[in-house]
Amino acid sequence: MNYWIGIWLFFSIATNGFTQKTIRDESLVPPYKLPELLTTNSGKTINAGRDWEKTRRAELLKLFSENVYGKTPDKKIPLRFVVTRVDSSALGGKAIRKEITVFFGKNSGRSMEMLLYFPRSVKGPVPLFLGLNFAGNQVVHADPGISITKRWVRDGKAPAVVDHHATEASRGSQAGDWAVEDILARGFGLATIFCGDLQPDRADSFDESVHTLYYKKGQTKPEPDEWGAIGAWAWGLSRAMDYLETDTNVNARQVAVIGHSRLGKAALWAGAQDARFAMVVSNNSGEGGAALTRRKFGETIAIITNAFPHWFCGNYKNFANRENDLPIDFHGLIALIAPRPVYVASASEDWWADPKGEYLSAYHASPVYALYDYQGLTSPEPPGPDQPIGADKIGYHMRKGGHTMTRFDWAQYLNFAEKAFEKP
Ligand code: GTR
Repeated sequence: MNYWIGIWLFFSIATNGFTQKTIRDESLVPPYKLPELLTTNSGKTINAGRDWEKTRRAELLKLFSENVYGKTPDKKIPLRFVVTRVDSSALGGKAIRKEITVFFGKNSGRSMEMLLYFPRSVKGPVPLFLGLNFAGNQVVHADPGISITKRWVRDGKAPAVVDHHATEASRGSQAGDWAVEDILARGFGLATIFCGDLQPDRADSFDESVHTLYYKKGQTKPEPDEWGAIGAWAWGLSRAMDYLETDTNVNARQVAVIGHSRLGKAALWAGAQDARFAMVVSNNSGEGGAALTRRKFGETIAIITNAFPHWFCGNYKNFANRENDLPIDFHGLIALIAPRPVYVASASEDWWADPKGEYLSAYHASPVYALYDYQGLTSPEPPGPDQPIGADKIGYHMRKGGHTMTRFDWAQYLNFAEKAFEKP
């Protein structure tokens, strides 16, 4: 063999990157063995909820922190909540709309804007969905009373987004993802925040993010085991929860955290870390979210850490093409939510996010729910399109169609939440 071809082949095989094609065909999924959820690092078997919470849960949280999302600082930052706008007859009289600024620390210059809707017809505290949005609060509804974000926006074309800044034309531009009227009609509230308030979705944005609140002297970016953008977004969801606990319109024991795609990854990580979230919904969250990474179907660790290095901690990219060396897989992320209700949703054409891998994470998390006598998912085969399953604590559906969040998705989340929260 020619010397240079030999060298090339060696490196190709060693890195497995040049030769590995993106997998889109189930028959090409390599065999894999998932790390055990119910065996502790020291080899003990967990068979009770109490032991799960005392030992294994903490171990898994640590493994996800150090290897995937990075450690979230736990020091409390003083918060200040300022109500900036209230309309008690918004959306043609159907809603109460509130806007709140949450200031982080004293004079840090960091803050986030929350938009809240409550159904006007319901008296008393309501259950609520909380989720980050991609491009400013004004995209969730055409309501002219929503303040337009002034911050940097990653995607979007003119006229809605000009030079990475949102305009009037962006109002309601992602309303299809939010089903605000349906949520209110079912007696739920909705709270949302632009993810860019916490960290702009760019690789060089750490200095413009909440990371700076925790920088050590001279620090300019996170250490390899410190939080990335998903960590910052999840942190923001917990700070939103801090606010929600003070709002008398909200039943803070019935707050579901939800997110689509990269923000679905953030919702899962927020729900895993913060048990105040009574329910967690992952919509098409894919690699680094609900999908089992060992399947290598669609997006992989190598692809995602190359395209979006800032989302994860630096350590995650060390597992590119070495998925089997990762001490956890993403069924562990779903299990960290147990025994609280969790809903995972896929879309039939969203192969990039690996619908089957998303299903299997929820399926393989089921033994942890069983510790609490809850039935999870019982079949290793996902259901067909548009057939929601899971009457107990784990819900799943694969909607017909592509990578987005729709009224159909919301209808399932509302059904599931109604049952989970035992709403009359
Ligand atoms: C894609 C990315 C996915 C997913 C998606 C999204 O480009 O590969 O992991 O997060 O973006 O957020 O819409």
